[in-house]
Amino acid sequence: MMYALYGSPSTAGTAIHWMLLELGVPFELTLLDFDKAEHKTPKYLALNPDGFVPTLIVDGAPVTQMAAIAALLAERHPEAGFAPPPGSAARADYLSWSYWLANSWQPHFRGWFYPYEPAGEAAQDAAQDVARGRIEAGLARLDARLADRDYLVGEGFTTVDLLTAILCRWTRNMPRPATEWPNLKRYLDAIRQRPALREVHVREGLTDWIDG
Ligand SMILES: N[C@@H](CCC(=O)N[C@@H](CS)C(=O)NCC(=O)O)C(=O)O
Repeated sequence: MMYALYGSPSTAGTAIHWMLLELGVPFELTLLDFDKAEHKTPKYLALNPDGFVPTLIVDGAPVTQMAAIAALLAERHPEAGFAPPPGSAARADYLSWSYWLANSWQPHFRGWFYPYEPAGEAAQDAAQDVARGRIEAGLARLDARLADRDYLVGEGFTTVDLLTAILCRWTRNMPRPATEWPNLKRYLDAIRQRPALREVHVREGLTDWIDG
């Protein structure tokens, strides 16, 4: 098997699970049980030293980091058109938004869901307040970008949209979810019609958000 994915339901692993379904390539799937700490076993830590999901085994070697895995899959399956090729007009936007998502925006979700990490249990509320503000600032930036576009970069669906949709999904139980921004709502409503995104919800047993 060319690909083997380690994920867990409703996580960053869901993004890669979704992308593999979009590509229609065969893969093996292992959904780790966080409650049993299956992502912290020595065997798994040898694949992903942070003990995070996702990890994608590509031709026998582990690849980590959701955004990197998505970009790698786009590169290995260029016929899907999930990344503007090097040298194309949209390439700079593609790289810039990919890195913004992974490097500037996604870490605040870690701050929201794991608020004890930056400064311990006692500072959790303050950490969550900061994370919430930065997540909402990112939603406002995405909403402005989408005012006159259907996709974030270029003319079609890319991994930037895939990663954005998954991160927006994570806001669904936050005080101000992504769907409260009008351009994002229109964009997410269209993306939520994609058969592979609907299929990954079924396969991971997820019932909320997909229908609004
Ligand atoms: N930067 C990493 C972050 C991955 C991440 O934080 N994954 C979460 C689930 S969404 C996780 O594995 N959490 C388990 C833990 O922190 O122990 C990536 O993009 O792959």
